[in-house]
Amino acid sequence: MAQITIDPQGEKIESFVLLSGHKIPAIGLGTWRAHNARDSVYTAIVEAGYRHVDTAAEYGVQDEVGHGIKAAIHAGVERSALFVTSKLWCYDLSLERVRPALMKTLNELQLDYLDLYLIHWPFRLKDGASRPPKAGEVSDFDWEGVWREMEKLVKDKLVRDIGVCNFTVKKLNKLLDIAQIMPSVCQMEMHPGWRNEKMLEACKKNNIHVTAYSPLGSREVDLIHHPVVERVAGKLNKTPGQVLVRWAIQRGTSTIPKSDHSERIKENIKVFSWEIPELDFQAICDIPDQMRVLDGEELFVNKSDGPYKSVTDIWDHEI
Ligand code: NDP
Ligand code: 1BO
Repeated sequence: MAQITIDPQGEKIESFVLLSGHKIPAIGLGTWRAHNARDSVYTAIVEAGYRHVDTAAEYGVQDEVGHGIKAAIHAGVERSALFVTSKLWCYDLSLERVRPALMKTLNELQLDYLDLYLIHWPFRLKDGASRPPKAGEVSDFDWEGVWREMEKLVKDKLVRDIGVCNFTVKKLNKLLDIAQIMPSVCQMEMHPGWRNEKMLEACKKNNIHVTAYSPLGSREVDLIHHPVVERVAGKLNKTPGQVLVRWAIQRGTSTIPKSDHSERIKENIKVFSWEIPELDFQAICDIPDQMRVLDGEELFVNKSDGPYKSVTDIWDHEI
């Protein structure tokens, strides 16, 4: 269930409570493929009221994100009011590399703790692996060793919560078997063109919060002009982007739309004082064509040499 809080400017902000008891704001700013992350982060926090920023070592923008956060703090926003997420990249999925990777991320972001640290993808890549990977460049990893190191980051107060991305039900169950500190968050691709219901249900069953990434369909799928989304937006006098973000929140997920444009950044968070009526919500849930945007093929599939020879291998043959 989303909780409503009122920010100092009197704006409503919804958040969800994690297993740890910490709160995750319902909307964060995504930063993958961001062109001017410093300004976008500053605009999002100071001008639009975002309190959640999603980034990753792999995005190559953590320095800029850090400058944006620093400028926002300088403008009067408390660090404790912000929720900053970053992710451990596949090169660093070994027990001796987890902590150094986090320290590098903290250094780039100019922070002394993260709110959430996620395993970005559950596959280990050799340093400098090609895309797609050559023979021997992708492998499984030491799950127990890596998760223990993630848990130590929590115990040492370097991160407040830990979690995963791009998991399957099979991988989630494997992790739950060894976890001493539960993953608080699972970040997954979710939008009306890829509802990912199986993972959403598995996470709900285990009280793991889900963050929906690529809520607008990313750059690859045009959900903004989908006739059902356009119809609901017209009826509610909202933009298609707002309908897509609101749909994610009404499903019980937080979500992290990315934009380089200040008007869109401001537009995408104006979703807290209205709801999508049940019938319209259901119509969006019934959009038939379902397909992942980010299937992991380019990153992890080597058709001749495995261990992941197809996209279905990546996702453990789960739909
Ligand atoms: P989004 O679904 O957020 O879509 C971003 C695209 O939508 C951009 O092209 C943007 O263009 C455009 N856009 C933004 N707002 C609007 C609007 N109101 N109307 C029309 N178009 C709009 O895609 P992402 O893939 O970036 O996902 C969001 C975030 O999720 C990422 O940035 C990243 O932080 C995270 N993520 C995590 C992954 C993981 O593996 N854990 C994988 C993928 C994403 P413009 O910038 O020009 O406004
Ligand atoms: C290559 C990273 C995908 C977006 O998180």
